[in-house]
Amino acid sequence: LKIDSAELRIVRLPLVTPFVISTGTMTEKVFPLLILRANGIEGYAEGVMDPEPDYLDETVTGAMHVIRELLLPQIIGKSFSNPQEVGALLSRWRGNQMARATVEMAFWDLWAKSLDLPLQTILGGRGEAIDVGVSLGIGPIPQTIERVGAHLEQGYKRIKLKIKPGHDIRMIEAVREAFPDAHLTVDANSCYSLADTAMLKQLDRFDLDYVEQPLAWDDIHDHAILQTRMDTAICLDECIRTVDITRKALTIGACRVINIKVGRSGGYGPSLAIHDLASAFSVPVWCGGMLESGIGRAHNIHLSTLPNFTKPGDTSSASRYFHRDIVNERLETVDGRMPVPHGPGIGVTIDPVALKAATLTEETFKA
Ligand code: OSB
Ligand code: MG
Repeated sequence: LKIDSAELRIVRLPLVTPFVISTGTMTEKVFPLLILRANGIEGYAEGVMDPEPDYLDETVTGAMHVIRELLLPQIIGKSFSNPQEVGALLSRWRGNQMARATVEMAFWDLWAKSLDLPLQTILGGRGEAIDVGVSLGIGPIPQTIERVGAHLEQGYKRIKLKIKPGHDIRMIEAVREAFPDAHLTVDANSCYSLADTAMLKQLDRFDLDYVEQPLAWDDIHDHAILQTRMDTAICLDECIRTVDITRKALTIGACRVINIKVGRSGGYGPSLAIHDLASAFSVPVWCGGMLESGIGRAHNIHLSTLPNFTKPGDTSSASRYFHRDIVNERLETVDGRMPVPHGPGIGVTIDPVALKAATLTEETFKA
């Protein structure tokens, strides 16, 4: 399959409700959108890096540079016989897993479409729909309880509560009291350290499915120590950037659950390997999210159909995030299940009018 051309945009979508996590507040989603073209077919992907390096160290501006100057020149005008070849070519550079994932994922979509198969099929997944939960940002306790109730009523399979110092034990206690049987998890986005061990041990009282990324974004060592000191399972998110780090994390017991984000781990090649490795350690995985548009959301849904995705993911209804998405298809859950979009590749198509309205910059690349 020979890549003829590419289109790279920066897209901005206002969020329906501000999303507050321990590192700050998001009111809009700004992301690179990449379109790869070959033989009249288009492959789509979006980058999951933020404008500022507050979740991980990549940024939109940095990724645009890497994609434009380094990654696209490696693949445009060239032929590939499988997506693994693309991944291998891009792995000569260090780090920048989100930028590399953007290009690799767009090629997987293109590749699946060239074979006229759904992306899930060539990834090795199956099924018509996936179980999903919801990730709720930080807010006043009464409002949080109300939102938990509303989402449980919609059928979401688990509720993830964002926490930070001053908004943790009391909030979780109140939610647990109001919903004694709900599947609850918490996500700290790296805001604690081992000095907070006493507070973190208190989480054991609330029968949580897991606590997500309590400690530093790049520290599997301290997570391994914390896991020996608390009963609640630790789930790593930010730390899971490469297959190699994941192997080390599993070997030292830094987590008992893994959040896979294909856009954060260099793409499907590494994500499939992480999925299999976790399975070999009997560690369940689930699919995280980065407030993606319909493009990234569709990618996440296809990935979530693989067999070791045994816990509900974060890929909830698109209407929770955006008034107007850039895809034509409505990605909405039914009773806590998200249907897999039909058709070849990721199964969603771009709405040109909505995309134009949301586009901040646009560049094209030809061989
Ligand atoms: O830690 O999983 C996270 C959103 C932005 C950055 C990091 C995270 C999140 C979420 C929301 O939890 C997931 C989603 O609803 O897409
Ligand atoms: Mg997380």
